[in-house]
Amino acid sequence: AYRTLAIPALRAYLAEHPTLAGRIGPDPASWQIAEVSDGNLNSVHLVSGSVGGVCVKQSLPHVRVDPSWKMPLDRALYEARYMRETAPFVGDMMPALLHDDPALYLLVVESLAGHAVLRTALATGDAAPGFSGTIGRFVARSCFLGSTLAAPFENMARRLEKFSGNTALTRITVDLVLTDPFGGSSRNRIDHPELEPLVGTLQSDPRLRAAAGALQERFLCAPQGLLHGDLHTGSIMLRAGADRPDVRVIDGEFAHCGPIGFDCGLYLGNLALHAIANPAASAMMQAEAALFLKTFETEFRRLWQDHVGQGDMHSLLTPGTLPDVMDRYLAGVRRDTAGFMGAEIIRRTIGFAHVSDYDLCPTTEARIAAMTRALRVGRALMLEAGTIKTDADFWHRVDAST
Ligand code: SR1
Ligand code: MG
Repeated sequence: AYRTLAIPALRAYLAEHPTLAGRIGPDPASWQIAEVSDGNLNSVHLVSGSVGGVCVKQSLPHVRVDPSWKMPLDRALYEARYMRETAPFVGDMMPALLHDDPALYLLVVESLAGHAVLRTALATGDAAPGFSGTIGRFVARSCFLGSTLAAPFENMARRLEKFSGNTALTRITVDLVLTDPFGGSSRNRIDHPELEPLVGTLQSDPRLRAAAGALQERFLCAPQGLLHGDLHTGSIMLRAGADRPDVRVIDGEFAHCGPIGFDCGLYLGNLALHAIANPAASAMMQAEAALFLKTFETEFRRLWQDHVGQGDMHSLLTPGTLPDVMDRYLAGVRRDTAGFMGAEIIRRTIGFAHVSDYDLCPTTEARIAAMTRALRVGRALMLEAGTIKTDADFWHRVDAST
C-alpha cells in the first residue's frame, strides 16, 4: 500500500531490492541518503554508497510546495512511461530508469549526483556554453521519432491512449500556464504592487486573452508528438565534460501528446527569463537559443529525410516536394514555439510558479524592472507569434524590450 518513504523506510526498501542495492554498496547502514527535493511536486532522495548511487523520486498526495493542494499520485507512473517510451529515441540524453513501483508511486533512476540543475548552474555562472545543442536534439528526436511523420498512425494512437490519462498534470498546465495568468486567479502571485497596472492591462486585453485561448487549443488538440511537457531549465541537469557538457533531461511527469512547439517554447522561454533577470548572461542566452533552434531544426529535417514513407502523414512526398513541406511544417512549429514561449515567460512572472532567476536581480527596483520587461516580452511573443520566422526574430522580441 502507498506510504511516503522517509529516509529509514527508503533505506530498508532499497536494501530489499538486490539489483538496486548492488548499485549502491554492500552495507545499507553505511549508505548516505539526502533529501534533494527541488521541484514543486515530488519528494526526491539521492542515495550513495561505496559502489555508486541511485536517485529515488516519489509522488506525494499533494503539491510538495503547497500541501493544501491535493494531487493524485499517478504522475510517477506517467513519468516512468515517458522514460520507457522516449529512451529508445534519446539514449543517454536522459538518465536510465532502473525501477518503478506502481503501488508506492516511486521511481528509481540513475544517480546524477555529479550534475547540477541547469537553472542553478546558470545562476552561479557554472554552465559551460553549448548545452542547448543536446536539448535541441532531444526535442527533435523525442518528438519526431514517435510521431506519425515517422511511424504508422497506430503507433501514435497507442501513445495517445497511454498518456491521455495524465489529466491531473495536463490540468496544471492548462490552468497555470495557459489560463490563470491571462484571466486572473487567486493562485497567481504578483510579487510587487508596482506590476499591478501592467498585469491589469494584460488581463483585460482581448487580443491577449484570445492568443492564450488559441494556445490552449493547440496544446489540447494538436498531438504532433509525445512532449516532455515541462522542459524548463529546472528539468535539465548538466556536468562539465572534457570537450562538451554531459546534459540530461529529467522530470517527464508532465508527458502529453501535443504540439512540438510547446517543448521548444518552454525551453526558450526559460532562457529568455534568465537573460532578462541577469543581463550579464544575455549574450550567452541568445547564443544558446540560436543553438537550440538550429540543432532542433537540423535534426528534425535529417530525421524526416531518413523516414520518408515510413509514417502515414505526408507519406506521398517526392524528393522535390519534401523541402517545401518541411519548411511549412517547421514554420508552424515556430509559430507555436513563439506563442508558448511568451506564455511561459508571463506565467513564470505573475502565475503560481515563479522562477528563481529573478532572485539574481540586485535590487527590488531591478527586479520590478526585469518583471515588467518579461511581461512585455511575453505579450509581444504571444501577439506576434505568426510573424516570427527566423532565429533572430525570437531574440529581437527579448532585446526590443530593454
Ligand atoms: C503545481 S505545479 C507548478 C509547476 O511546477 C512544475 O514544474 C510545472 O512547471 C508546473 O506548472
Ligand atoms: Mg519538475
